[in-house]
Amino acid sequence: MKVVYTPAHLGHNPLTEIEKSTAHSPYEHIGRAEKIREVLEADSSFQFLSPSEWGTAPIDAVHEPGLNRFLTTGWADYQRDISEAREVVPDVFYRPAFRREATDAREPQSVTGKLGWWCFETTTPLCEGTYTAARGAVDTALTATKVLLDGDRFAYGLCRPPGHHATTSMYGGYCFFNNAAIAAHHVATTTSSKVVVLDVDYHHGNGTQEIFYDRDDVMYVSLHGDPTRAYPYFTGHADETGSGRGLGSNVNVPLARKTADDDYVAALSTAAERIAAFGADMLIVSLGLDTFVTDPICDLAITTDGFRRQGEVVSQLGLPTVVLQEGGYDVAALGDNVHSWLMGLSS
Ligand code: OKP
Ligand code: ZN
Repeated sequence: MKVVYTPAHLGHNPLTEIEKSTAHSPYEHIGRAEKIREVLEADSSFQFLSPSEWGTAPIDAVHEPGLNRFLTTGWADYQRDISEAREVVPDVFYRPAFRREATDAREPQSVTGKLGWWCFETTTPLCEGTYTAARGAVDTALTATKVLLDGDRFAYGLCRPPGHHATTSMYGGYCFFNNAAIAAHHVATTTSSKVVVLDVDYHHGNGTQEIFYDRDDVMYVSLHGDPTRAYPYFTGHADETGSGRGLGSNVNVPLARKTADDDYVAALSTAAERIAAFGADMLIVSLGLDTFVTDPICDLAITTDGFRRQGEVVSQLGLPTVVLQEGGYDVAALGDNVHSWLMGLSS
């Protein structure tokens, strides 16, 4: 199986995460991707390649172009206008409840205002190399997807930073651009085929859901911690099923605390039936390993062998499948868990 990786991710290297009313070292850090690289590199059944450059057009096709524009210069603008902060987070957030639609809301002029306009929470700092890293993750997703369009059945994109929380017009949740959504949109529009994004990260992919909510060419299927207790809290309920033409092509499966392998595999098999019925030509997996039993920020109970079984269930769909990295924060086990999932898929 081909693996797409770029060291560009090393530029996104924040030292603090503001979460639960404290500042601590980030769960989402460079060691995650390096651990995965190290484990996959040790197995000769994986061939590494570097992403090619895709430019900003595939990003602007999914996100509001202002998001890329802001992220291009946001960190540097802050250095010039506000302070020489190594990493930059908002201190005010735009919420529609500010206004009663008297006029159209508009992007603020000041960088402080822009931060609160484009970002939705505090755990996603901008550093000097964040933008280059985020572009590298998009290029990684698109290059891995191209491997499938060129004929391989499987590919893995080692995306970092992850993507599934980034919506049309917001970044946050460790995510800047929605790598999987950009890849899915690219395939759906350039090959007029039907695509499914299957999201097995612990957290609901609110961004991917929002981007495709009213579309019938891309289905979104997610298994995740129930939003009644789990981040991102505002999305991921089972009754969010899509709108307009997209009605029925959004599938949320909220899971109870401590859900373990057998129950997870059963839920995934049911989700796979929905995917088969949709008639997809390609599958994009948002792969999170934060459902792992000892993940430090989540509460499911999947084992390393459970990840192999997940890959097996997905393999049985018989679809060309590109796997894109999302979360997973037990770094000591992260490489083995990714390896196990990909072995289940490909053997
Ligand atoms: C990104 B991915 C909860 C804080 C959550 C952000 C989590 C982002 C997860 N106490 N902080 O889906 O793994
Ligand atoms: Zn996650």
